[in-house]
Amino acid sequence: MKLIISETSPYARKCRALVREKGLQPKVQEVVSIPFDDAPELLEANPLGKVPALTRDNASTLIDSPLICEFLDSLDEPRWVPASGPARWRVLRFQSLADGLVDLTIGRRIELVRDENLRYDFWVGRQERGIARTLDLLEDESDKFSGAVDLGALSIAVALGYLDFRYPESNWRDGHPGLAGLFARWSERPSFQDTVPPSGA
Ligand SMILES: N[C@@H](CCC(=O)N[C@@H](CS)C(=O)NCC(=O)O)C(=O)O
Repeated sequence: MKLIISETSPYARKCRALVREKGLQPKVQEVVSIPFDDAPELLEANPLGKVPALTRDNASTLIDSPLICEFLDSLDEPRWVPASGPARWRVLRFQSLADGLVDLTIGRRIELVRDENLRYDFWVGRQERGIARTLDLLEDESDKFSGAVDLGALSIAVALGYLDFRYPESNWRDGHPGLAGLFARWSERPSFQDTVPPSGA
């Protein structure tokens, strides 16, 4: 299988960390493709032109990091997404909140890298308020995931790492000790260290 990634993509990082955590490296080859280069291999795998995408032998290509993670998780025990019951919805809910945090952070950055006369403060403000609200909610609920080793906790750690990378002035650690603790713990894991976005990118 080929996992098409960019080294700066937090959605790809989630999948890449899961591959490492589950010891799936022998089965999954990482292929770097910068989405904005529109490389044929990426566009063939994903008409949306986005990373990550997972090509499989004799099976359809999977896109969208939650779907890719579910598939990777199904390949081996222990499961990082519980198969059923309230725990499953808790983990998937935290993944959705974390991915949404990433969506807002990317939306904000897209707005800020435009030429100054094309930027809309309205959108930057809206995204920043969404980020702040989501951080507060996750902090309030941090007892539900802080000791967990599952896809929900991993997704939150990846989203926080992306804030450090693209929105450090958010100072997200301030007032969020539960999230800061979670991030510090995940930062010690080889899967996390091995997938840090390259500095300067
Ligand atoms: N929901 C998708 C989002 C994927 C996504 O937006 N990836 C970004 C990279 S971080 C991308 O490829 N952007 C290129 C584009 O929007 O054209 C997922 O979870 O995989």
